[in-house]
Amino acid sequence: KIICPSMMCADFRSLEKEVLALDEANVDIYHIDIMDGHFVPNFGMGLQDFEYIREKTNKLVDVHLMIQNPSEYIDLFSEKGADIIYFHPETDMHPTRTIDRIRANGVKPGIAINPGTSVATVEPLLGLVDYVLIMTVNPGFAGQKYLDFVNEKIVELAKLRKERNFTILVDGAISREKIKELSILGVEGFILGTSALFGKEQDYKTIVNEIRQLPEV
Ligand code: S6P
Ligand code: MG
Repeated sequence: KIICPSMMCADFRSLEKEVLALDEANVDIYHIDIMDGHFVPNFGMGLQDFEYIREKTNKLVDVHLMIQNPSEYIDLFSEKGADIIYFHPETDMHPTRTIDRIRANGVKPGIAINPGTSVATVEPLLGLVDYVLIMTVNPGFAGQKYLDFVNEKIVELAKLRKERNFTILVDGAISREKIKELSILGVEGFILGTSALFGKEQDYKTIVNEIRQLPEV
């Protein structure tokens, strides 16, 4: 399992401690949500937050761009040390150009797809990216309800992955129950926010260990 803490849900009053504890818990990829108030009706983390976390850890750090015109910000986040950049093809007139740009910068490209976006729409891109981030809520906020209808799309994408080489992750309302259910559908990576990781009684290390040991049901 690829475990990705959604840092927008961390305690910003003690971000350094949060990163230390998550490093210690051996998470895999720090997930940084960048929002512009246009593509999604909210503001997420900013460039400084990204830079701060990048500086504090040697682990992989991704950037989830929930913004219009993502191509304008690829170079910036590449220079600042992103390992993976996800953008929404819904926001981009030339998604394959953007993918090429990310790769040319030595960064791994990923696409993030909204609940309302079909597999057919993104099908031509699947052979070109390393990661597919399936949104299981409409992006913009933590703490929303899981959208069950997205499961069909997960199954479809898992089938297509057999011929192509991308990793499937899910983002939005991912609880322990969902991790169990979705693992058998072929999901390998999980963005964890308030549903499974942050604001709990248990420490991150215990939670992450327990999640790694969850049986698939
Ligand atoms: C917002 C963003 C997500 C959330 C995460 C929250 O849409 O892309 O990464 O931060 O999904 O998780 P939860 O468990 O609070 O829904
Ligand atoms: Mg996200």
